[in-house]
Formats: sequence, structure tokens, C-alpha cells
Amino acid sequence: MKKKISIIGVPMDLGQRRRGVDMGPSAMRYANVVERLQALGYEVHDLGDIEIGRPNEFDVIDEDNLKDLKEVVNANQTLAEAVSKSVVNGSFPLVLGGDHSIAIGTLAGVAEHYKNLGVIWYDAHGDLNTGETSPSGNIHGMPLAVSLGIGHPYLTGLGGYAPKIRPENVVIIGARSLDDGEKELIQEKGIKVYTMHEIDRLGMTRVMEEAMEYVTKDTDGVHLSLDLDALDPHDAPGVGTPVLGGTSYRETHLAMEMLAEADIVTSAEFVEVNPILDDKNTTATVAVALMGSLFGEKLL
Ligand code: EXY
Ligand code: MN
Ligand code: MN
Ligand code: MN
Repeated sequence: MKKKISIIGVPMDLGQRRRGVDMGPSAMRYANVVERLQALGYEVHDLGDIEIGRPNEFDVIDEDNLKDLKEVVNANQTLAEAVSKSVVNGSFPLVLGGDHSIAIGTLAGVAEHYKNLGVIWYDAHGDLNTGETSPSGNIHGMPLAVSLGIGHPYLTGLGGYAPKIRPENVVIIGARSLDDGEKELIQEKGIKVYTMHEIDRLGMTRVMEEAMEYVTKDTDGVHLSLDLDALDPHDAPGVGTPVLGGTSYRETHLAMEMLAEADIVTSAEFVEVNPILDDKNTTATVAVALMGSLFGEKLL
């Protein structure tokens, strides 16, 4: 792993309807993300926050079942540029959300520099909807589809190229809430998914061993997109779309520790932390602890 980390905050809450997730980056800074990574010997640069446009009442056009499309596109464009710059500067981009719609910009910025980027999508959801299949019109349920080049051209064309990633380089871990359209897309594209069933059955160790082998096969980098709602709501209550029966605090740490040991991750984002829905900043604290493990913190 690189010794320089660029932290990019994205106070985005327009990819879904519950206000408060825009405070995620602040909550993770409050939980000492910078200090935690510095203590591990990294040169950490906090690049501040990406500006998010605020839709006014005349501006709310939910075009094609895509809520706040314009603001989501604009912010992701700015994010993609910031992420791309940090890769060029030899720095590891660490993006703090914000709702998961920001993965569109993160991946647009990262994938520009990788011909064959592997992706670990650690999430209760598939985030594989389009305006046509989405039950909500919320763009945070769409970023993985968008990055695969499926969806509205304003979203898929971000950064001036598409697709950003290929289905055979993606693995979803922790899924337990998939819409019908998402299930169809998974079948159609042959996307590798470890649902909670496989995690229960095989254990996190084997799941991660297989997943890491899968995303490193013929790839030149690995992006980790970690949605805190992958964890069980008992361990990470401060998320907008909680789903019972998730991965535990320790299982998720184990996954991060295995990634650190394998030293394969080249960029990452931690999303959906909503301190308003939380109890004493628990979820941001969990997120920062997970980053500690991802970047090599040891228990002994
Ligand atoms: N599948 C549902 C939708 O598309 O509305 C819920 C999506 C939640 C997405 C969260 C962030 O991962
Ligand atoms: Mn998600
Ligand atoms: Mn999710
Ligand atoms: Mn499976």
C-alpha cells in the first residue's frame, strides 16, 4: 500500500431521502480518522470536502426516476477530478461519504488510471438499479450499475468515458436486500455475489480468500467500496437503509485485516455514515476503526 493518503470528504445526501448523511465526513473526522492513519506512519492529506449543490424548489427535476440528478452529476464530476488528481500525485484516495451515489465519481476518477480495475462492493445492497428498475428513484441504489455502464448517460458518461469497470472484476459481499431488477442484472452479467448466506455458510475467511483471488485475477488495482450498512444495524446503527442480519463488527474487521495483509487495495471509500440516525457517533467510530485495520493496524 502507498505511504501517502488523500482524504476527500463528500457531504452528499441527495442520492437518497434521509437528511444527515451529509455529516458523514465530519463525523469520521471527529472520530479522528486523520490521527488514526498518521499513527500508522502514513503521510495523510485531508483535502477537505467536495462542494454539493443544493437544489432549490424550482430546481427539483426528478428526470427519468432519478432524484436530484443534476446535483448528483455535478458533485460527482468534481469528485472524479479530485480523486484522479490524488492518484496522479501517487497518493491513495480515501473518500468519505456521504451517500453511496458518490461511488460514481470515485470510480470515474480512479478507473481512468487502471485498465482493469477490480472492485469489492461491501454492502447489504447491490446498488445495481437504473431509473427503470429502481423502486425509489434514489441514485445511491444505482452506482454499481452506473460504473458498469448501465443507466442514464449523464451518469454513465461521467468523466467522458464508459464503462469504468467490467462485471467479471466485481465482487459483492454482504448482500441481503436485492431488488428483482438487480437480481436479473446479476444473472445476466454473471456478477459474483457473496450474500449473507454464503458468509454464514463458508465463514468470512473463506469468502475473503475467494473474493481476493477473484478481484486480483487479471486486474491492475482494487477499489474497496464499503457501505456501512453491510454491517449488522446493531454494530452500525447510523445508516439510512439498515437491513437486519448483516456482517458483524469483527467479521468486517477480519475482512479489512485480510485486505491489509494481502496489500491489494489501491483506493477506497466509506459511505452511508449518518450521525443523525446514530447513537454517540458509533457508526463513524466503527468506520474509522475499519480504516485502521485496512491500513495495517494490528491487534498485537
Ligand atoms: N435497492 C433500494 C433502492 O434502490 O432504492 C435500496 C438501495 C439502498 C442503497 C444503499 C446504499 O446501499
Ligand atoms: Mn450501497
Ligand atoms: Mn447499502
Ligand atoms: Mn453466491
